[in-house]
Amino acid sequence: MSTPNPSSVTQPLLPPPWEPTGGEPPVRIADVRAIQTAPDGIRLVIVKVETTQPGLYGLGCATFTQRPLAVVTAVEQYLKPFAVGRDPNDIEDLFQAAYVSSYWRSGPVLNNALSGLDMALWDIKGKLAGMPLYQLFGGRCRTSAALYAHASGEDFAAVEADARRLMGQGFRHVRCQVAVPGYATYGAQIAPKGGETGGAAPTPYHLALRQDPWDPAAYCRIVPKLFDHLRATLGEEVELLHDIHERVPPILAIDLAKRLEPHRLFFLEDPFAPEDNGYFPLLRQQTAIPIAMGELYVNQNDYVPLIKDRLIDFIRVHLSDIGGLTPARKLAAFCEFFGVRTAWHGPGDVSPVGHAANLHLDLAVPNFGIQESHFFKERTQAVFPGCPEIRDGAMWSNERPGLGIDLDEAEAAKYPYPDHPLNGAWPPVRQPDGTVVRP
Ligand code: GCO
Ligand code: MG
Repeated sequence: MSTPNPSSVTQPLLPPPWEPTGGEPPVRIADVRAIQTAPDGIRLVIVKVETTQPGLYGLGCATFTQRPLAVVTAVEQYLKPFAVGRDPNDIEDLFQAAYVSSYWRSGPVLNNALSGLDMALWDIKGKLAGMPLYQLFGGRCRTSAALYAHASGEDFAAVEADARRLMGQGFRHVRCQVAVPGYATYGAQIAPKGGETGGAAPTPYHLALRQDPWDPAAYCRIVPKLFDHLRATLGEEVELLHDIHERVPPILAIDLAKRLEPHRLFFLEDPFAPEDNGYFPLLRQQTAIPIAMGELYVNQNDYVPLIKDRLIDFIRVHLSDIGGLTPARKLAAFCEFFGVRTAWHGPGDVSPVGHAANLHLDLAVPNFGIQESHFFKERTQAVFPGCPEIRDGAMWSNERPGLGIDLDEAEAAKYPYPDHPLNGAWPPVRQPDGTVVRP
């Protein structure tokens, strides 16, 4: 008669997740691919995670439109060999292990690659569960996600007309940006001109670099007058937003925030560059204007101090730039405890897959604030069947399992990245004397 081996009681009940069990597990990751497509001319990167279960795959957004090729390399050369053979159910373990597998971690390239994998694993989990992701995240807190849309124009009347057009479509939140005559203004770009070629015909490189200069003081003079005009003409009910886009010296941003306070903005976005986070306590002492911040943040050390000290009102991170849904869910919960609401970044360089990820969080978190919208055109809708629907100033989910969105690879292949001498990188923004400034 044999006595039980005492060492057996110290054995784990289950093998660690990276070791195959004796029998075949139900499902394993079979492939991780980065798909490049630009149906509306914006360079998108989508990660497709395929599994050993026929027909079971997930999609994730890995779009870093200024450096897409670097993300593709990170996915194909590093994440793929890392993930193939693993159980796609182990999202948290895969995230943690992949995050530190480069030792030097974080940053937009690696985070976007990781997001592609992470969102795709959540998509797979939803499909395995037979539930839309918002259900896995705790269920709906609301019917749909209220959106803000972008109004812009060359002068105040044009911005007003554009805002009225959006209000007519049911938007109750409108971001308003006006061109500063003679300058390359963020969010209200007039056709670019300028650029020196020494008299020769402009090369594609020169065309890519053509930009008007930028003058922060001229911009700071015009924006309060824009909102004088908009409040006088549009009335009190519409919620107005504005994005400074980190383009002015910090003290000018504080002055601008104070001038805009009487216009009761829903939020003022990116008053400072991430490098100037230290200015937030000063801003907070000067004005109660609601602040939205964070699309450029890539590391928890960027945003945790601002949230815990209650220095911002809306967290605006770009989900794929912080690593995907796994970190974003934690961030949303952290924000809830400090009264900070979500306003996930949602321009055209978040793919429809990324917008679907935004939407599932928007529906499920109690501290949802607002969602930025982008109107994808027909070609993009054809590449991404199940693209979230925009109606009555809100984004609506379908009830399909997972993210609820698909990718038609044959359609996607019709739209390779447009030729560009800088492969999508931004040309510099310069002051009139040539000094490069933040974009
Ligand atoms: C926004 C953003 C974008 C970014 C763009 C960069 O608030 O929507 O500022 O317009 O500039 O996503 O690629
Ligand atoms: Mg912005």
